[in-house]
Amino acid sequence: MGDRRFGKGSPFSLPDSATGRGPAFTGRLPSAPGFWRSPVRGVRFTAVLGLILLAGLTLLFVTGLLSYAAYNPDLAPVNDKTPGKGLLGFYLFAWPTGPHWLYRLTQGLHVTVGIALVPVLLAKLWSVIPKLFVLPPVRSAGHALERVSLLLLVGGALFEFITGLLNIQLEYVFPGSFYPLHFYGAWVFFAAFLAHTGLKLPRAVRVLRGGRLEGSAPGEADELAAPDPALPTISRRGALAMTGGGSLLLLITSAGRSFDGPLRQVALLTPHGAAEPGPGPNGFQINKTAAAVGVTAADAGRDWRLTVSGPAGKIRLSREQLLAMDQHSAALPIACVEGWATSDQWWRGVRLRDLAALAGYPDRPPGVLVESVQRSGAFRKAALRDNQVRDPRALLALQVNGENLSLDHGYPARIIVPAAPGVLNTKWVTRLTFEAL
Ligand SMILES: Nc1nc2c(c(=O)[nH]1)N[C@H]1C(S)=C(S)[C@@H](COP(=O)(O)O)O[C@H]1N2
Ligand SMILES: [Mo]
Repeated sequence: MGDRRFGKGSPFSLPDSATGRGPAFTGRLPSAPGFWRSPVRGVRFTAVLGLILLAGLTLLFVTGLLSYAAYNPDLAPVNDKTPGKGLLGFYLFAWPTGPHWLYRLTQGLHVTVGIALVPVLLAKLWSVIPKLFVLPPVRSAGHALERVSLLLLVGGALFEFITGLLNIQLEYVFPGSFYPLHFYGAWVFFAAFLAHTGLKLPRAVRVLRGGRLEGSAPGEADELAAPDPALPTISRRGALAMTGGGSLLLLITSAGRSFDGPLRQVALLTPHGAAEPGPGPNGFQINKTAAAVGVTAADAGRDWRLTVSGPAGKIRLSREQLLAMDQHSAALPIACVEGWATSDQWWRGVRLRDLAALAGYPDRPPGVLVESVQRSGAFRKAALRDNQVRDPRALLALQVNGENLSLDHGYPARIIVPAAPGVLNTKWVTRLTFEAL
């Protein structure tokens, strides 16, 4: 931020002899107090950014925990991407089926706010960077403890942002291991964040109550202000506006991923150059195409059958037989953990609870294990809870928006469940096993 523009040798800087400060003060090493000269730094600037992060990162943590709960990980091992969670799963609950846009909202917020907070996080780290180089590195046991907690705080924040951003941009970068990394990282980060908040919040509030953003009140200790500031090139207000502008730009270019139509066109930061869905009733975002997971037209051809099992035995149904059952419609979105979602699509097919009745559960159906014709891959199986099976909008969909499903959207049949993450909406379904899970 131009803090060295008026550095040593510029016509604006005073010689060391004139300031009466020795070489240790104006040194060229970042550990010298005079090295950091931006007049923007100061406790007030840091306090504003800190309070924004307090709200924003808390939202990210809560929506992140909700996303884990939404997978129903304690229902069946196939749903659990973090099986070693132990006590950290204490808060899990049965994910509801309404409102039908629930996961679209929580995960859209998680990813969109996460992206938009990047400039704020960077500005906050920039504002306190001189402290990283303070000498001696450790003054006392208490100071050592504080520095370790800061390492977890800053390291944790960077780790969470980097893993999150990589996952939404390049979905295959963490084969199977993104979930545990991001999950445990979140707990480590948030523990350090709570400790940091407890230590710093009272001061931040006091400092901001104290009035003006610019300058520093006479007599007030401001350990973040440059002792030897360069001439300002931007005010603190200007630097905050610039940070906010960056956030706004990111917000505009990423929020569109939660919508269809023209808004998606503005979502320049839209995830992974996924297959273009094309026009028509099936023209909405595709996560993985049939080709990408090795599902062929033959797998979904005339020999395809659905096997429904339960106390009534094993029933095999062709697509024609499914179409001959009662057909129901539901307007539901696909909402992916990567933060993109479609608007509501009109799905049509057989209610899961009607299939449960066929399998021998005429009333109060249990959960169901859903399996795809897909031979390998993390998402070929998923378990649904009883509340999901019972919801009248939960379908084994055969059609979407008035047309047969396309192969890429799961032809001959796919699951669609209200409020659930996309990952539970299994495509190319071939087996439904109703059982108390
Ligand atoms: N068999 C199978 N079903 C699947 C997947 C998959 O990889 N294989 N991906 C899931 C994920 S992660 C999402 S977000 C949705 C996306 O559905 P769409 O491609 O029709 O938009 O499908 C789900 N169903
Ligand atoms: Mo997904």
